[in-house]
Amino acid sequence: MPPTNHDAFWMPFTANRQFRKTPRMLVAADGMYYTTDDGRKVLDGCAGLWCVNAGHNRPRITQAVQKTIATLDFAPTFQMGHPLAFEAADRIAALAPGDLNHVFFCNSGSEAMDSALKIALAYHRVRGEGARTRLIGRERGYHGVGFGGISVGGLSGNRKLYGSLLTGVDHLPHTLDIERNAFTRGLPAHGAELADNLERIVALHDASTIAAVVVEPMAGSTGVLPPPVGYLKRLREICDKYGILLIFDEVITGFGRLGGTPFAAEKFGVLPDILACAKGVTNGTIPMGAAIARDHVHAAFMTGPETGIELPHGYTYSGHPVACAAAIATLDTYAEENLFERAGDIAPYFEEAVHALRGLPHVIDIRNVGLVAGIELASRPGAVGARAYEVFDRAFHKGILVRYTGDVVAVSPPLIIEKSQIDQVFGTLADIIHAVE
Ligand code: PXG
Ligand code: PLP
Repeated sequence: MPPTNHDAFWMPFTANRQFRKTPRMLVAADGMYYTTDDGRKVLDGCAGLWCVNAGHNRPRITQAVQKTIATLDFAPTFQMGHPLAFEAADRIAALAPGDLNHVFFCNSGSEAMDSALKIALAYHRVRGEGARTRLIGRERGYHGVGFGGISVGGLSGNRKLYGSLLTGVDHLPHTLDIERNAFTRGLPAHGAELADNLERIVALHDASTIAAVVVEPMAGSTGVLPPPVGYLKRLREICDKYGILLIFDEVITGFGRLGGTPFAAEKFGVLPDILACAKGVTNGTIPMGAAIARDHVHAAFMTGPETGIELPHGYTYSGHPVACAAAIATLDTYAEENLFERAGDIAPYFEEAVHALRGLPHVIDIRNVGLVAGIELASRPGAVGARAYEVFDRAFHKGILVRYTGDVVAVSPPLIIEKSQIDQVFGTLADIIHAVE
């Protein structure tokens, strides 16, 4: 019997009581479209939750999952191994830039970030610099919902209910500057100098106490903030000067989202010491995340007696066989269809389409890079988020799924999107933005 009330599922990041009054239900997905419980097709304008980069129901991935679950439903990876985990790690390492060669598996972006932060702290400790315990995040950063992630994260709504969080954390300023950069296409020209705030943080705490700096190369969840030209390079230089590790959280930016390259690190020409990824690694099909470390980070642990466990960290499902099979099939699908290149090729059309919304009522900024766009609306007095929620809800009923955060409407479609579908997404959004109060 279908459920008649929706009480038991305590929904994540959802207005639960509002939702129950008018549920938005998805029952199937294929290619670029969801199907709703009342049989409507909804164009997926946000790749599920920024994760279904190859589109839905891709046969190679589905078959790999089906085959593996019937062959090796689970295998431990603590002091045991199975071939799919080694193969998946090899494939991910080969895709990652530079000497990001060592893949630590987990099950989500939140766990990838907790893993990355723990590896950074432990790295300094095993090298005899155990005083380096501070972690530096950034205002408006989103790094998932674990205690590590919300501590370095910079969204007060995600932090304020949860006590004192990790100690010894500081934050860089965010890079949004609508006054100087409004309606920039691609990376904003102004703001590289904001990276110099890291010098001030170093002067305050002393470099000898700082373990790592962590940023999203493009801040996604907070409302699409592409990095100012030169900003990430400057962060890298300052980290190098003081022996601080640089962590990129590529949970959204990974796997072609920014067009042309697999990761933002390559696109922006800046190599982090640790890179966190998730989401697109399995095309959203099976939960998986990873923290990928460079050779020098990994090598620091491979000392001491060979019988010692080098990193006391791991999840029951680290390197789960079904997730590994999904990851391998996903990377095959991306490669066979040249999807990262395709995203880069279609990005100019996408950019043109989103910037056509400039001049509509309420639109105060439009930001984009690759196949990501954020349309920032003026907030209603005393009701931040209400206008964007209305746009999101109306769009769903008109057959387009988008995301909203605060008063930013975010679009990040599967990389297989066609031009006509781009027109449909932004045409529908234009009509709605015209119509909302
Ligand atoms: N880091 C970044 C940069 C993310 O965007 C996470 C970590 C956490 O991943 P998990 O798998 O633990 O959720 C994320 C996740 C949205 C939205 O629409 C964004 C995320 C998740 C859900 C919704 O803004 N990002
Ligand atoms: N809680 C208990 C009681 C456990 O035994 C375990 C794992 O064995 C965990 C939490 C952690 O679970 P996971 O490894 O799935 O993160």
